[in-house]
Amino acid sequence: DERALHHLAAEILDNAMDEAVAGHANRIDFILESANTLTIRDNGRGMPTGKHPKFPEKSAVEVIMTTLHAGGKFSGKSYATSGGLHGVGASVVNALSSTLTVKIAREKVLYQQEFSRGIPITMLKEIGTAPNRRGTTVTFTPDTEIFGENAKFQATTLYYMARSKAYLFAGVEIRWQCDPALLANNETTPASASLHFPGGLADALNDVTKDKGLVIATPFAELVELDGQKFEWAITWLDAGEDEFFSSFCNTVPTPSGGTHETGFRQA
Ligand code: 0RA
Repeated sequence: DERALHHLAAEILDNAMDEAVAGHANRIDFILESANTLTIRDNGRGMPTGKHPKFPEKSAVEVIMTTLHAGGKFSGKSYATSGGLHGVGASVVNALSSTLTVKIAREKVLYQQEFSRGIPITMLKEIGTAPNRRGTTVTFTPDTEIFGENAKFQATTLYYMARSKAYLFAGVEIRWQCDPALLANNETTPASASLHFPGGLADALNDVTKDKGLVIATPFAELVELDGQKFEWAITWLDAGEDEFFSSFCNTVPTPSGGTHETGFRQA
């Protein structure tokens, strides 16, 4: 259904966000094209292109894109994704896409590999030079055999997804672009936008409370760093009679069932 379809976008965006939250990327392009095709580009380190230690005949990119839990180690560094699916995301999206292309700019070389329904249809190839950029670009079209002919990416849903990610990590700028033909009669969603909220969670809380009566004008907000871990919170008080609400996230991924981060915060 369309919820599952949009989850594909969330998985690929989460991989790019992981690279940003880890401090290696600060810009993500999120582009909805015609023909239900989505491109997500980050300016991070680029997926590793060398041979994979466990599968010496394959590149690490191919292993990440075709193997569940490719979570293992890449040249001693772990591919630790913090999103909900622990690194299965990219390979599941690939399996459920009629076409998926990954382009990697790394060490001044531009690489590309193409897949169809999760199966490589080319090797990882050097297709040019990348003298002054680096990062990973994933372009994919969900498989209509899986999702049906009628399930389409909704520009508004994707735009709000991009916005909420940008709010949840002040260190990233997400550039949204959408084919204007997909926006007929759409008054809420722009064809392009730069989403960057330097105020982080305080900006997010101001946005969700902008139409509510508040007791204090500015939220309390803090970014705490301890032992290399970061914890960020923002809190405000609504006028009497307004319903309270609470949301928690781990590395920008919503955690509706809570967890020790939420329990600890409430106790504090
Ligand atoms: C594994 C290792 C390294 C980077 C990545 C994965 C990586 C994955 C994705 C997915 C989307 N964007 C990404 N950017 C990076 C680190 C490789 C190194 O040591 O340079």
